[in-house]
Amino acid sequence: MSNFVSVTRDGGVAVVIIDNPPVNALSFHVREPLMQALVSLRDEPDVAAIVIACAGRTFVAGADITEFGKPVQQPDLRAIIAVLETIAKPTVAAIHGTALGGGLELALGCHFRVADAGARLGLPEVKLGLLPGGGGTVRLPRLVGPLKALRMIVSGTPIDAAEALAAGLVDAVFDGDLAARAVRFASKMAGQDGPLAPVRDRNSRLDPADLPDFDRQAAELAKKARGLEAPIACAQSVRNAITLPFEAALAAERELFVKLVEGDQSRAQRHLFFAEREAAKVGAKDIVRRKIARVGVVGAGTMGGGIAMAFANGGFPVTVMETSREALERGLTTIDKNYAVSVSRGSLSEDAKQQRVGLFKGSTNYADLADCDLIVEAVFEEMAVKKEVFSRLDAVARPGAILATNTSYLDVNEIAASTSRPQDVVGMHFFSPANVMKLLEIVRAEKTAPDALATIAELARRIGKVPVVVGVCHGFVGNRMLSARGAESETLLLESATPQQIDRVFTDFGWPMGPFQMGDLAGLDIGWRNRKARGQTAVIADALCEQGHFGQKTGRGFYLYENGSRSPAPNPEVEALIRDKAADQGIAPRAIGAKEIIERTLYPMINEGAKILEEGIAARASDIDVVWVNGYGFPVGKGGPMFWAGLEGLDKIIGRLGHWHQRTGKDIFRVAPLLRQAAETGSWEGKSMA
Ligand code: 3H9
Repeated sequence: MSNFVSVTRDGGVAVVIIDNPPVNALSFHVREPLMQALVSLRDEPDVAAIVIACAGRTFVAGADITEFGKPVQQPDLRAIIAVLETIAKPTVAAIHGTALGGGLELALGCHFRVADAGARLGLPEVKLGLLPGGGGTVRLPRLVGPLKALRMIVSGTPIDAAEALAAGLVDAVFDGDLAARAVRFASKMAGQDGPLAPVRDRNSRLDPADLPDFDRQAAELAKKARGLEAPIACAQSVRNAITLPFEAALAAERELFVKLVEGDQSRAQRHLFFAEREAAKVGAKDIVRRKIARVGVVGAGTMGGGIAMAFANGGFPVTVMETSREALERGLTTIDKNYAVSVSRGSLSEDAKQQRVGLFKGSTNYADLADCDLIVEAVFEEMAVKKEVFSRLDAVARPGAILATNTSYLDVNEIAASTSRPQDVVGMHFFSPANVMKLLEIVRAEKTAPDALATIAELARRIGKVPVVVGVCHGFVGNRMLSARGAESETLLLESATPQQIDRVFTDFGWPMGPFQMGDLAGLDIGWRNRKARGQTAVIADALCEQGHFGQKTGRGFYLYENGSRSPAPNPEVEALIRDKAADQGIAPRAIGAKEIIERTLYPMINEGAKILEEGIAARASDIDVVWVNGYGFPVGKGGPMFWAGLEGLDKIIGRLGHWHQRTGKDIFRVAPLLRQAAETGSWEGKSMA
């Protein structure tokens, strides 16, 4: 009947099959024939029951995200579900793969849901800055109870089939042969007496007595929302399911959905959804990727250990190499401890821990890396040390093995040139803690072979990382822009802003923490070492480091951390230090507002982003956004720095950069030509990778 929706018959059971690759999204071209099929099957006397199933790798993974922000073409999902609920014969959703968002909402419109044992079900709309807009917030609580619905909808995290069965979301789980068993299930239901209750009429789990508990949990979740509107709207809408009649709650859900879908936060999050997928497409489809079976990691310190764990978590056997037995033991013990913490928190089972620990092999001998297909170097950040390691790797690695450096700043071309096989050398810049942080900057050096690059990008996704390819320059995309962001921080202090004031501007903006809290957390000595190597100074931070105050790890930095506390308290000594240094430099105190702090920290960062695009260090503005959201905590609701720049207004940014350039003469405020061009054309693009 359509290329996207077909109907087959199995006795009295009609099976409606949706076939809209790759993820069976509910695009208009699916909704129209789906509606027609349901209306006609509803009225066909020979049809005793209806199964809705999907072809391909998954059940419906949601509404078609590309349609958001455009006029809705009818029938919309809500109309389809409304028709489903008028059907007096059993309707059954047969779920395999993932039933997400509008997909799960469609299934909630059926009388029954059966799932393959490997299926996952969830309402992830919150991750797109939305709430489920097809009745999910009012139907899910009717099946699983409001508290579970609240957690599922506010987190957006899907649950597996077993949990869905236990929660009452699905009625049966089948291990294999889903299509046939769903038909048998439907046929059995058709044979049963008694009226069928649509989910909308099942009110037994909605008890106003649960409201205090609900409100407590919703308030907890709201605290974590950090300025995002969607989690709050999700909680409100689930609450409506308890307090309002079905139709009124549904109408309220619609109203909230429309407001969010038209808002900047959801636009930003949808931008990121597609940006991440675009960034991960590296190399032509027909490039043959190299086979990676075993990974080697040189260095078992914090970075090396985290990188090794990231690979083991992805199921790869890992050889960890250190120069001494003691360093190796220390590294492996830390890894073991980290896994033990996950077990004690309940995020990892003891079995899974054992499995992962079993993937590690320790060595103090380079020769043991000979069977590795990828070797990642994570040693001290110094060119001479890196070159030494790479020449040793060159001597032992098998032909075709990929040699990667985890450098965060250094010239990967120079590192590659210290080997006889620069085509196999690439940068893999992980972010600390490497087993947790999702970003992976993949540094393409001049001679890196396309298949090596494509292999690493594919591998990154297999270990749950978000890859972005970047070119060679000091600090690549992320750290280079971080330097631009931080350049004015010290000057702002000297001009009498306090660390807590600046940090507060950042957290109000939506960052998880401000630059001074972040410096204290990471260790002020890291930046200090880096500055010394480059002959640079930062008057306040240097003074703190000279006194041995490195931040959290020493109990003192820009803030005080008393008795091992991790929460920063204002440090009066720092305030005195700032006053003294300002007086030394003859800087008079003056009031500094939030607007100025943003202009002098975030605008230079956008400017640097434009320079990075100009130079071809990043291929697209959206890649820069992916870097900043996944590696540095740029607020997702603002879509990354380059997307946010559009919201803020490029003309305004250019004007203020010009103002600060005139006042300070500093290079970070010199407006990049590409920024001007983007303001004129309304787009960042038009630049390809150098
Ligand atoms: C919603 O449902 C709102 C309703 O409540 C209200 C309605 C009124 N639409 O991720 P992959 C594309 S909101 C359009 O690489 P995987 C994706 O861009 C939606 N396109 O595959 C990519 O395209 P390309 C709620 C979509 O196997 C290709 O499919 N649902 C959609 O790693 C493959 O994607 C969600 O938020 C979509 N809904 O992961 C689920 N989904 O090849 C979003 C994917 O051109 N989707 N594409 O780059 C996912 O989480 C993952 O795609 C999924 C598969 C887990 C399904």
